[in-house]
Amino acid sequence: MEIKNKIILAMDLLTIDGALEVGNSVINYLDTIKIGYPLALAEGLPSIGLVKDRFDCKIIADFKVADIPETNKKIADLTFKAGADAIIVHGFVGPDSVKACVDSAEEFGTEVFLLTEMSHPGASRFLQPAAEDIAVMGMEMGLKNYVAPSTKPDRLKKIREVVGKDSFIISPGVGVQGGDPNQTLEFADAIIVGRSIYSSEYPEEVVKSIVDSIKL
Ligand code: O7E
Repeated sequence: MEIKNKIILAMDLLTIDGALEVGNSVINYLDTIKIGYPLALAEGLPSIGLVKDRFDCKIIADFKVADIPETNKKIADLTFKAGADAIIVHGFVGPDSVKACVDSAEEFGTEVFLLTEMSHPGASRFLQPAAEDIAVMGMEMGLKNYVAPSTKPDRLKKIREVVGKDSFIISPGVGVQGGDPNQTLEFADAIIVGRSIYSSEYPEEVVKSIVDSIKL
């Protein structure tokens, strides 16, 4: 996936009006927006198509899909029907569950991102010990897109080593969670930034300063 300025906005607002306002002020600097449960549960699945149409941008649906294959397929089908360009899928559920989302993506001509390890401290207990194996599974399945944490550069580096230079890694946790844009981009292809942008009084300035600081 081509991502302008290597920044994905995590649009975790609770109203579509708020999302559109933030989008309006930053859309000159980015072309990829992540919509997850906060906005989709607050305003419904159509918020995906609404944001996509308003800004003519790519939407990554962050539903961290983690169910049995049959249910995963239904979730992915509905998400892509709503207009998402990609969906984020948990890897710990195993290859059959992930494959159900890949099958859906192939039908819709869209993409799957495999979540390997997460950025918050608690992820070290269960997910971290499995993360490299999840990445190996992704490679065995021929997946190209991965998610790995910016808050743990050593772990991000490790995941990059497993998936190789030709895979595409997006990395959340930059800003409020402590991740640094340039350090993250040593190993990731794009950063995901939420609160630092949308909670700011001046979202445009924040995005601009991140873009200026990134050695593109
Ligand atoms: O901390 P923020 O506000 O910059 O937002 C980070 C976003 O990335 C937010 O939507 C959160 O749900 C998501 N995220 C993480 O913070 N950590 C993870 O490990 C994974 C994600 C995520 O987006 O998963 C799929 C990419």
